[in-house]
Order: sequence, then structure tokens, then C-alpha cells
Amino acid sequence: MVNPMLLPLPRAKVHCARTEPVSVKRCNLTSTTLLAKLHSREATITVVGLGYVGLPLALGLASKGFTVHGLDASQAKVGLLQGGEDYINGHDDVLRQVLENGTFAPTVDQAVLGASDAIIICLPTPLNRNREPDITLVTSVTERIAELIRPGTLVILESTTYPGTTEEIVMPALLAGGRVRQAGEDFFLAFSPERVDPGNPSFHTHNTTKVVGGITPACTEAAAALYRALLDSPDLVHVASSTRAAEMEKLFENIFRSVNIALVNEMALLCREMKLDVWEILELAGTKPFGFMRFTPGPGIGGHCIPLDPFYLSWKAREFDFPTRFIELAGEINSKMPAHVVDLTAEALSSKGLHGARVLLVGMAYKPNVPDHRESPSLKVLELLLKKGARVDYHDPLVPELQMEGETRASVSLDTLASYDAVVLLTPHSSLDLGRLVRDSASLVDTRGVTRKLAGAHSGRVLYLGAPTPQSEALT
Ligand code: SAJ
Repeated sequence: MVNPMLLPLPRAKVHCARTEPVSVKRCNLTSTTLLAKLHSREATITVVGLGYVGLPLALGLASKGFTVHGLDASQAKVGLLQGGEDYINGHDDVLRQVLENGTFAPTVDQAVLGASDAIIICLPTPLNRNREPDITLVTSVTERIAELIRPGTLVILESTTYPGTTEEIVMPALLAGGRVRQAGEDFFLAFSPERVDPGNPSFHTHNTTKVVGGITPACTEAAAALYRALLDSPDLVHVASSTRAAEMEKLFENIFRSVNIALVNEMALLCREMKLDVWEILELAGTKPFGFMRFTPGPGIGGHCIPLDPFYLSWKAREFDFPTRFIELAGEINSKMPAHVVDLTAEALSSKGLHGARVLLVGMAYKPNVPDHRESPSLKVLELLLKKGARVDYHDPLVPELQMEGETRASVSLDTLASYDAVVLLTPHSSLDLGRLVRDSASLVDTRGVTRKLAGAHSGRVLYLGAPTPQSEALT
């Protein structure tokens, strides 16, 4: 079977800019040259930002044969990569291979932006203190690209952002540099949302579907060609009608998760009041063979996306006087879960109370099997318990230490588990011995419902989020 990647691309139906093309020939030549380089993987690509999105993407492109510059502002990160250390996924073998065959070069030198056929921006887009979009990292690197860009270059934004960013912010900034004049003619510009699910054992860079949307059809075609050369099959690339559609669909993906997580969190709170067990309810609902997708309650939501991305849309929607009530309500419910966990911990301590109590938190990462604790609700639980006067330690094999209120805290071993007045299970990494937690904890708060099948005789000492406290009776 011939590798579809080697089949000749359908002759690029090169489209020029929407306005009357100044020179269709030149436009055709630029686009055709770029498409040929992408198809043959002879293109030089710069990936800007070597984090959880950019580094796997850069290594994926390099392992397919592209010449890839990994551009990051951190000399420390560049140094680790040059030393063969993949600090995101630990794929040191892949990294060393592409370093050895010269297809990947990590650097802090922005000059590479002027020597690229394609530039992919994978920089963080956080919220500022007023919970408004902060795209300053994207705008500043775009201004630098504008000063250096070579005509004929494809620029792709992957950072999650509000609809309109690529067209209203990135494109004018590129044109302002004076080195390019018309998207779709002497440069190409597209948006393609990242779809990275840290810790997912099934989906990775080469087998995850990818959406692309360009300023013009020629821009879309160029971006699609790049990702078709990256992915296991060209069918994994899905084309949007515009950059704004691609920007919007990404936000919808994450709002879908945020809202459904908030729904199960609200169900958990209500089930507890009604003396029902939300974990049983979810298990029963999960028997429905169609029209149901399981989400699980927990101590809140963390990570770089779900807590932040939805508010990019609610901010933009204000321009249209459109209240995004689902987004706001989901944020409100999810953000109150850490405080609820503190209330459960107080209940588990019964008469002792939180002040002076010794509490052990298990799992500070924002979700299982990832070493990342950014925006983790576990941090909020820690902060709230400290404020209530509890003496708190944590155990997380994937988070050796963390900073809290200017203090460095280190993960403690489970050897002294029985000495704590209460243990709170927040993030159940697969490596954790849950049976030991149940057996050896004086009292255990399980916020993920993962010990229900093994609590057995110890169930009287385990308090589950979303379920009645052990000694209370079911609703009569
Ligand atoms: N969470 C729950 N209950 C659930 C699912 C998640 O409480 O049923 C919590 C998790 O514990 C975590 C948070 O929500 O704290 C976010 O979990 P997540 O897996 O949805 O978030 P990310 O940011 O690691 O990954 C997501 C991707 N996840 C999936 O599609 C499964 C996807 O939405 C994006 O590709 C990615 O964010 C991104 O970069 O936007």
C-alpha cells in the first residue's frame, strides 16, 4: 500500500487573495513552491514556544524529516533540549534522534524567524488579573516575525484565543512590518487549534485530528499541507471556512468540557444533600448505550486550558452584548469545589476541627498521571486549609516540590500516613496504592470516588465527595 503521504498532492488549486491578484503568476509560484516544500518535507519550520504544545509538535515535525528550529525565550529549556532531555513527555530517545540527524535545533535566537518557510506560534494565552485575555506573548512575537519574515512564509497560530485574533491582531501586525503585503499572495496565515491531552495514552501528535482555517483558501491549503505531512493520515486534517471558525471551535471544545464538569459537580453537591451517591448515579447513567458522555465530579478544574479558555469567549461575547451564562455558571460552580472539599475535610475531622489538625493531601497535579500542577484545584485546597489553621503536607510522586505563599514545600512519603488526622485524595495517579490509603488513613476524603470498590470494611472511615457521610442513612 503506497503511503498516502507520498502520493502527489492534488494539483494545488492555488487561490490568490480575495482582491484582484496583482500577479496571479507570482502568487501561484509562491504558493506552489511552499506547497511543494511542505509536501516533500524539505521546508524549514520554526516552532515558537517549547511547552506542552510546541515541543511535541516540533519533535513530531522533525521526526517526519522537516528541518525544525525550536525557538524559546528560555535558555534553560534550550539547554535541557540540547542535552537530550525532553522535559515535557520524557521522549528523550526521539529528541536525541532528531538532534543527531540534525532535523531539530533548539535555540533562543529569533533570527531563525527570517529563515523559515513556516512559523508556528505555540505560546501561552493566559488571563490577566481582571480575567481578560492576555495575548501579549503572541503579539510581541508577531511583531518580531513582521521584522524578519521572508516573503512566501506560512504563519500559523496554535495558541488558544478568541475569535478574530488571527485576522484582527496577527495579520495587521505582520503587514505593519512592511516585508509582506497580502495574505494568500506573498505570505500565508492560518489558525490551527492545539489538541494536546497531557497523559493521554492513546492520542499523540501524529494521530490526533487537526482543524485548520486560513485567511484565504490558499492560506488554508498551505496550513493543511503542513499538517498532512505531520499526521499519520491526511484524513485527520479538517478544514474550517475561516480563522475565526477555527478559533471558535477550539473554545467550544473546552467550554463543552467545563460546562459538563460543572454539571456533574453540581449533581455531586445535590446528591450529598439528598443522601444519594453521585457515583452510583453516574454509574447507572453510564449504562445508557447512546446519548450520554461520562464526566466525573472532583475538587475543581485545573490545567492550562479548561479553567481559562472559556473566558476568552465570554470576554469577546461582551462586544455583542451577549451574556454567556453557561460559561459563567460553570466557572462559578467549578471554582467553589475546593472550598467544598475543605468542608468535607472538616466533617471528616468531626469534633477535632481543622485548626491544628494534621492533614495530608494526596495528588497536587491537576489531573492523574501528569506532573503539571498549574491552576490545580489541589493548590486551592492547600491554601484554604492553611488559612483555617490546619497543618498540611502533601504527597505527589509526580510533583516533588511546589511553591506556596513564598514557601517551598516538598512531597512527603506515605510512610507516616497513619499519623495524619485526615487524608484527602485529590488526584489519583495510577501509581498510587489506593488500598493503602483506605487501610492506613485515620479518615480519608475521596474526592474522585476511586476507592469505592475497595473500601469494604473501612468504608466507615471514608467520606466521598457527592455521597452521604458514612454513618448517615439513605433518604427515607
Ligand atoms: N476534570 C474533572 N472531571 C472530568 C474531566 C476533567 O474534574 O470529568 C478535571 C481534571 O481533573 C482537570 C480539569 O478538569 O483538573 C481539566 O481536565 P482535562 O483533561 O479536560 O484538561 P486538559 O487541560 O489536560 O486537556 C484538555 C484536553 N482534554 C481532553 O480533551 C480530554 C482537551 O480539552 C484539549 O486538547 C486541551 O485541554 C487543551 O489544550 O485545550
